Amino acid sequence: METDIYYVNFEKRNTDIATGPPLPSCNQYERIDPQTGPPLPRRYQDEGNAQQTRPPVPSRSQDEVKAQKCRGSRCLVLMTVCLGIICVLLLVGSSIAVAQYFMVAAERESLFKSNKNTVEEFNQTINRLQHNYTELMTEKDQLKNNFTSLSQKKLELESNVTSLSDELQKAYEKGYLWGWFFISNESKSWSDSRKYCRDQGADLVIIKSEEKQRYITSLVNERMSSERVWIGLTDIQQEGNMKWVDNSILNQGFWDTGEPNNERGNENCVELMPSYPVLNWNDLPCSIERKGICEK
Ligand SMILES: [Ca+2]
Ligand SMILES: [Ca+2]
Repeated sequence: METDIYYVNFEKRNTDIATGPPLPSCNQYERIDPQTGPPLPRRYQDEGNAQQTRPPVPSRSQDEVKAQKCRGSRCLVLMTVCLGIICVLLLVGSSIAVAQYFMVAAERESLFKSNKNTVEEFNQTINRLQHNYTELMTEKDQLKNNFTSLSQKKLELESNVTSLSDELQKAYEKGYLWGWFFISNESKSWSDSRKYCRDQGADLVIIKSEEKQRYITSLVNERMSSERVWIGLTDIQQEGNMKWVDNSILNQGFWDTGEPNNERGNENCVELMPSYPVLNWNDLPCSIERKGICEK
């Protein structure tokens, strides 16, 4: 069975029985059976005469037109609302997009400035490093020149040291220099004093020139208050044949007046008496205790 759709006004159908239900408004329609029309009000159904007093079914074509108009109006309203919502969404989306654009632009500007500052700092650092590198290279060249100059001076000094060593050796051989001298701390016999010097890697002093004689005399006067000291001269091996401790013979002596006299035949070792300026040697017994002057 074909089913048609009708709409009825529920608010009116219970009150207007004689004339039938009025045409409904657009929002007051419901689905009804086209064969029986809209349902009867409850009071007609209860009295059992629903068939005799049933209100007439409204005109089918008029309702359809009305329903179509209502549907069109509803659709129009719905479309309008949808369009409005779409417009609002578009407006909101556009606003968000614009805001994001400005945010991105501001961020990009900030990044650009930051990068620009970073590049400037980097360039300044490069320039500073290049300046430092140039200065270091200059200092390196100066140091290199100084090193070359110092190397030349070192060679010159080494040459001078060699020359001075040769001159010192020659001067020593000529008797102008007499090495290192020191005086023993205790008074001992000539043999024990010599042993003391030899234990220190030295020996009793040998004097073969007047300059050295004057120098030793002056040294003993300064250090020992003119105390008499042993020197490295003796005739203990053969009386009258004075020899130095290196077994060299005596060529020039600086004897005090009347010396050596070998008094009592027992004076075989020689002392220096600094209270006399140059001629101050004397022979005396080797067992007498004196401090010795050592030469290294
Ligand atoms: Ca003697
Ligand atoms: Ca004597």
